[in-house]
Amino acid sequence: MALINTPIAEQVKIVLFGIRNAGKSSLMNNLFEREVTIVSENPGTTTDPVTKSLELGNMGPVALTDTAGFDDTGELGLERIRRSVESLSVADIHLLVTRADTAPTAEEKEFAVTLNKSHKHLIAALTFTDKKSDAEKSEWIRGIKHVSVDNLRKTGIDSLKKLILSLSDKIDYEMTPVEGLVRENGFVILVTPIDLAAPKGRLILPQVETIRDLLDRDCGVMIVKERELKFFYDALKFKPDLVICDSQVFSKVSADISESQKLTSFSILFARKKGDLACYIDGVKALNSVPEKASILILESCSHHRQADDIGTVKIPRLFRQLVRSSAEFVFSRELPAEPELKKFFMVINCAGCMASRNKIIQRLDILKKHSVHVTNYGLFLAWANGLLPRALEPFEYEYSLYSE
Ligand SMILES: Nc1nc2c(ncn2[C@@H]2O[C@H](COP(=O)(O)OP(=O)(O)OP(=O)(O)O)[C@@H](O)[C@H]2O)c(=O)[nH]1
Ligand code: SF4
Ligand SMILES: [Mg+2]
Repeated sequence: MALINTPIAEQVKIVLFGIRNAGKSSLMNNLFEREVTIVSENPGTTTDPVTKSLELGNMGPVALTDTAGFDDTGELGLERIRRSVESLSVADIHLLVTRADTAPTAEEKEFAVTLNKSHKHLIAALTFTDKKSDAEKSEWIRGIKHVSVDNLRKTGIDSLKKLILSLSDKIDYEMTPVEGLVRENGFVILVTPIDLAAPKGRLILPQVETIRDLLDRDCGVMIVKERELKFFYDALKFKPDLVICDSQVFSKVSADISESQKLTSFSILFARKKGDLACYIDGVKALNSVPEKASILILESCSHHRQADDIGTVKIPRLFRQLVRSSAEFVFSRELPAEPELKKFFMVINCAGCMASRNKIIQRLDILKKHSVHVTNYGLFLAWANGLLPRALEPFEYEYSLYSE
């Protein structure tokens, strides 16, 4: 069940990497105890990253990715290496797969040094332990937490799983939408407008994930559209612990419920889940000091279908020009520009990141902080623009105090 219910973006991500023919795909199949990726004696068999979910003890479902060897050659090879490196950049655990029977190559040494600096967890599987081991490799691998594996006899696989599990409490997990906000058996109202932008016949992912999270916590959930809210809210015998609404209807909702009612928005829940709320609040505060003609980067995370009144490309720039600086200039991108180019931006407004992993967003935030570029996200900006701050932050004690400082 957990495998089906946990989106890959929220699973712990483990990426297998190494030179060609190191036994990456064989190891991946052994971890799954079935064939999930192709093994062959020809170097360069795996060309595109292959990601599959595996239930792993108390980590729950983890996403394992098999990659192309990072010593691939030619133009195509370089493209494959680029995709392997991309997978590594969003991983929680880097699993180096390296043969016991050959000396470490220059690429292996270089990669290990780079990855060690990346603050991710680096572990290794020493394959081909059925062959005579190379003395230099034995010495070199001592510097990395590793497990010896024989992919043909399938030995060492359980020890490798144990090594992965031992990292469990050191990983920055993506929290669930209402983590720390509601008690068991609590009561929550969700306000979800069904307008033209709503997908036909279903609810959007943040709403579905929030409902599931509340049910997992044995909470009662009432779901209404903004128009019906007042009638049902007034009729309630006891008031909810929390009301969560879509940012677009925040003003109406906050007027229709009691002033002391705790209220927040789906976008703020997801800004916290997918990024760093405190950092986005800093960005909102910087809206008071935006210079004339400031360059603002709107940063999306996937190639979603844009609508006529698209939030990122239309609504946010319009609100920004109306409420902050009419002379602001906007750039739209799905990738963070190269570091030297970043400096020209006063601020980055990150998308909600619903399809991105927390890791990817946190990595972006780290780079932006390094270059002193202010950063906020759609949810926080819209909340601010609609006059919802600080009210929408009240349920988050620490972040509320940051905003009120
Ligand atoms: N003897 C021995 N052979 C192995 C071991 N692991 C893998 N092999 C063999 O090595 C060859 C390459 O294995 P793969 O798992 O495809 O290697 P890979 O790292 O995925 O290779 P690429 O996808 O080409 O980068 C296959 O013929 C495997 O059967 C091992 O532990 N011992
Ligand atoms: S919010 Fe970001 S990740 Fe979600 S659909 Fe839009 S661009 Fe993609
Ligand atoms: Mg392979």
